[in-house]
Amino acid sequence: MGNYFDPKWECASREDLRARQSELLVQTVERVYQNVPYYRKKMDEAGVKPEHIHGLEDLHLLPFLTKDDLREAYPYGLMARPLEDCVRIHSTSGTTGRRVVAFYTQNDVDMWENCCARALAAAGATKSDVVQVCYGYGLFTGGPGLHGGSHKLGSLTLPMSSGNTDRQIQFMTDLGATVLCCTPSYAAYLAETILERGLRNKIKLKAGIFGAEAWTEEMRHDIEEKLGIKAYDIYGLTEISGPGVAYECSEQKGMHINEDNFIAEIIDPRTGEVLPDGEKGELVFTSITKEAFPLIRYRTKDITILNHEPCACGRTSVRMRKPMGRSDDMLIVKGVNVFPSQIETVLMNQGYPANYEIVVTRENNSDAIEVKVEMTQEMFSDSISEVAGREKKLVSALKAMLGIYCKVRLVAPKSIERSEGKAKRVIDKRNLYKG
Ligand code: DLL
Repeated sequence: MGNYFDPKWECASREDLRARQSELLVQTVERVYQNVPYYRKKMDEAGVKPEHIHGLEDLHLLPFLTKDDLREAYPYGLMARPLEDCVRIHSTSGTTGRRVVAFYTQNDVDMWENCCARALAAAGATKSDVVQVCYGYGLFTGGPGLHGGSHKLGSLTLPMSSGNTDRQIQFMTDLGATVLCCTPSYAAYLAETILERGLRNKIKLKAGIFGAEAWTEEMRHDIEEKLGIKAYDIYGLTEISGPGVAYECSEQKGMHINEDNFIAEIIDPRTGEVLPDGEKGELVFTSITKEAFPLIRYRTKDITILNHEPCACGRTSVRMRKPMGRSDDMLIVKGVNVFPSQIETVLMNQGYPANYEIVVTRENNSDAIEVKVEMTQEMFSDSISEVAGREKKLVSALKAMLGIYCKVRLVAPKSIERSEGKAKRVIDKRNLYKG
C-alpha cells in the first residue's frame, strides 16, 4: 500500500472528501470483520454485517468501541495485521486501569507523521525552521509524532524530549529554535522562566504547537504575549494515532480534522445518539486508513462541537472546537457539572498565572471544592487585607461562572509543582469510583 499523505485532500471539495470517506469506510469495515474476531463478534452481536455498510450514511449502524473494549482486547486482540507487519507501538499513560496499546505499520507511521507535518505547516513551519520538540519521547506519542512531522517537512529537528528546563532554554537560544512543540502548561512554565531570566530578546521563536491537554483561550493569549509567538492548538489521542488528528490553521478558529484519514461524529454521551452539526457532545472517531489498529466509532470521551462552515484558510475539512473537557474529567460537585477549563478561564481573566489546583472533598455527604491558585510576584507583595479582597473577588467570579461556592486559597508564587508534560490540575479526594 502506498503513502497515504496527499496534500490535495486538505482542500478537496466536501463531496470528494465524503466520497473518499465512504469508500474507505466500506473497505475498513470489511477488513476488520474478516481479520479481527473481536470486531466480528461485536458486529454480529449488533446484527450488522459488512454488506449493510454502503457508505457514510450507514456509519450509525455500527457499534461503538470504548476504552473498555481496548482494555479487554489488550494486548493483541484488535490487531488487523500480523505482528510481522507492525513496526511500532505506543501506549497511553494508563493512570486508570490497564494500559492501552496501539500498533502501527510503516504506512500507519507515515500517515500519522504526515498529519503532524500538516499541523506544523499550518503553523507556518517550513524546511528552514528549527523545531524544538519537548513533548516526551517513548511510549507517549507527543515526541515521536511531532518529531516525525518535522522530519517530513525537512525542518531541523531538536529532539529534546520533556524536562531539564535549563537545557531546553540553552538549546532554544543557542540554536535559535523557531518553533516550539510541548504541552501548553510546559510552554507557560518555559515562558515564565525565560522572562525571569531576562532572555526574551535572546529567543527566536515565532510559533508554538501546544496540545495533549485542555487549555483556554486566555492561556493562549498569555503564552503568545510572553513569548511573542503565535500559539497553535493540536489535538490527538494514542488510540487514533497520536498528535495531529486535528490541528489549527492561521485563522486559529477551531482545529481542522484530517478527514481523509478520520471520520468524526458528535454523539450524546448518555444516549449514544448522533447529534446535528453545531451541538456539543462526545467526539467519536472512525479511522479509515489505518492498517494495524483500525478503530471504528471509537468514543474519545472528549466533549466538543464540530463546525462544517468553510474556513478562510481554504481548508475544507471540518473543524472541532477546543475540547471543553472530557466527559470523564467533568466534575460533578453538589450536582453541578464543573469543567476545570471554566475555572481556568476565571483565573486567567483576573490576571492569575495558569498554575492552579482544584481539590474536591466530601464530608458528611456534602461536596466542597477548593481552588488553590498561585499569586504573581506583584500580588505576593500585597497586604493581608488586599489578598483577602482578591480571594473574595475570585470567589464571586467563580460563583458567577459555575453557580456554586468554591473556596479560594491564594498561595505563594512557585508553590504549586510545575509539570513537564500533561499538568495534573484536579485532585478529587472523594473516591467516588472506588469498588
Ligand atoms: O495526548 C496525543 C497528543 C500529543 C496530542 C501531543 C497533542 C499533542 P493521549 O496521551 O492518548 O494522546 O491523550 C489523549 O488528551 O483524548 C484529550 O482528552 C487530551 N488532549 C489531546 N490534545 C488535546 C488538546 C495525546 N489540544 C487525550 N486539547 C485526548 C485538549 C487534548 N485536550
